[in-house]
Amino acid sequence: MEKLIITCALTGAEVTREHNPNLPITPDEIAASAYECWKAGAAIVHVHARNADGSPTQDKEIYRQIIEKTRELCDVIVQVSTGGAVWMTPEERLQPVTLKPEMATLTVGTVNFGDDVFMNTPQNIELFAQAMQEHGVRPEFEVFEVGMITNAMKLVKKGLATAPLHFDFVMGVPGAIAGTPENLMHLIKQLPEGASWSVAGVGRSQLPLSTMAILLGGHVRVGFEDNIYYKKGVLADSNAQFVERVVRLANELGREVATPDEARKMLGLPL
Ligand code: KMH
Ligand code: ZN
Repeated sequence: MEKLIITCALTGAEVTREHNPNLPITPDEIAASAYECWKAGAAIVHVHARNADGSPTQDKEIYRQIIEKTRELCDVIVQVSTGGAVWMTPEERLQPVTLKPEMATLTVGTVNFGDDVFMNTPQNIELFAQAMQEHGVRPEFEVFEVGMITNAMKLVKKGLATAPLHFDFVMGVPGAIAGTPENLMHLIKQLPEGASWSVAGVGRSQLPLSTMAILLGGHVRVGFEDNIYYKKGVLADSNAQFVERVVRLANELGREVATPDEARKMLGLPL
């Protein structure tokens, strides 16, 4: 089996310090958290920027600081968000792609997101894919519902995305696909030959779905963006704490963990 790529989604756009006081917010805090996760075994960090007051932003300069500060500390792959927050315009959301990060997320469809709608029209999905191609940024397709896999394959048919394809199943968002074992098996079955996948289980689905991914040859995303609790009723101390647990599980289950450079090779990123 391929080595396990662990991604840590450090901050997200929705979680606040009121939800968990250990959430990293400033570029220094986000870079420090990225470094701790890398030390613990993460190959990728998925990054959202925040303003000083904690509100989400796609400001290019804040992303630039996060990327530079992280680069000074370690060689973890920095994957920027183009999802941002639900109220942001597509142009706003695309800003960090112009910094030419190694990777960016690309959500391939519209979905209910709690009480909101996370809007990704067919036209904007193509616009985002085009921008990523122009800037040499590798997309990770974010899949919140099963039909989104078909939308990603439309990009491939149009020449807007190329293999190796990498998908992240975001499961358990209220309003989207539930984080159940049956749903994960169904998603995996829809993937094209040769594609890799990871799973980001939201809330209590994180631990069981991570374990399934380790066993099934997928990859794992953990972190405060998806889950603020280490276990029922106990807030997590840090992002690294989640990564450490996945590494322990992988060791127990006999799956080796990939370094950032090993992940780069698997994902088709230049070394
Ligand atoms: N904050 C969500 C609305 C991504 O980063 O690409 C979208 C999101 C996905 O977090
Ligand atoms: Zn995100």
